[in-house]
Amino acid sequence: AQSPVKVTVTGAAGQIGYALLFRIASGQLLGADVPVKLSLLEIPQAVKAAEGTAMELDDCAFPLLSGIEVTDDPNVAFNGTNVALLVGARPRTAGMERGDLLQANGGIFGPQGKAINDNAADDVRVLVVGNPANTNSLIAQQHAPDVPAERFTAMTRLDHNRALSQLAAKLQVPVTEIKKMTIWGNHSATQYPDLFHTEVGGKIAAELVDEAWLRDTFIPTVAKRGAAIIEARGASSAASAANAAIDHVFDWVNGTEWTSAAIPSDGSYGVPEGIISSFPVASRNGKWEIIQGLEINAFSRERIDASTRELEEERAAVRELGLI
Ligand code: NAX
Repeated sequence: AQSPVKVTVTGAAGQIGYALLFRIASGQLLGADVPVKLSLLEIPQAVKAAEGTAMELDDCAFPLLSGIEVTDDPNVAFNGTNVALLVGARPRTAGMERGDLLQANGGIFGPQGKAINDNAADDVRVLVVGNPANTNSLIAQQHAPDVPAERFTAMTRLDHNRALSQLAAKLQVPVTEIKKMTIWGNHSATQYPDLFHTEVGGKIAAELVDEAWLRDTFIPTVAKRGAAIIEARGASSAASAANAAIDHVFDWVNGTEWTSAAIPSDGSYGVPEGIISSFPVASRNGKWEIIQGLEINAFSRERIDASTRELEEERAAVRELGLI
């Protein structure tokens, strides 16, 4: 039998953690034949709550769950870890400037990156969910010089799934009929969901909708969906975010022909090298590859550039603050 894969979840006592852990333990993250060991990392004040979640995980008697540890020490949590899901982050609170937000998150993702560098398994894969996810991932990566840079990713799969669902509703087709959806750029309001390569029943999606809908409804609805969920639910997206994290890691490990993920840029499509930006990607042999050769029209160019410029500014700001 296969030896268990260690999966570390930070912010394990939070709402995404609660939606995520049971699905990992049930086999949905890696596959129905892969045993898992869970490590739950929390801040000291939340360790007790995480222990409560661990008790509930025990009570499910999941056949694939071979062990659970709860800790507030990143060196313990990331020791031997194969998959690190960095969910816990410092949220923006009223009156907080971008610099304050980046500084606070640098204090989390710098040390976690170092702990991954010093303790994780050689095949470690990292997905950052906690916002600002792209730049938090960059901070962690820069503190882990011994880990291949491409193992650090950030989540835009929720944006991708939101785009699929919005388009499916508009065209009255099942989501399974939509291929080649793409989110470019930052997981923020500047993200660009691109329908110029998306195919629906063999036709290009951008040609099946009018430009006003694409520009004035589709793009802002996808980009602002997180705020709409908060408005409706009184709390931010949790189960859908957990679902997207599951999708991201499952596809990374098991392969896919086309999805969206924020990965370190190699300069493709004029995206500045090194920033962790969302691209159309395939996964082959356990590695993300940017899908090449797409034609980028002026409408897309402007929007990709605006979002990647924001990521460059975030990188400049964390450099300025000495966080990378
Ligand atoms: P919660 O506030 O419910 O939970 C966060 C948890 O992280 C808390 O239990 C807190 O104690 C813990 N934490 C804080 N600092 C930590 C540290 N240094 N080490 C370990 N744990 C730590 O937030 P939740 O709703 O679960 O959201 C988590 C993060 O996901 C937020 O940053 C949120 O903005 C982000 N999101 C990202 C999304 C994406 O698509 N990339 C979508 C959903 C979500 O908004």
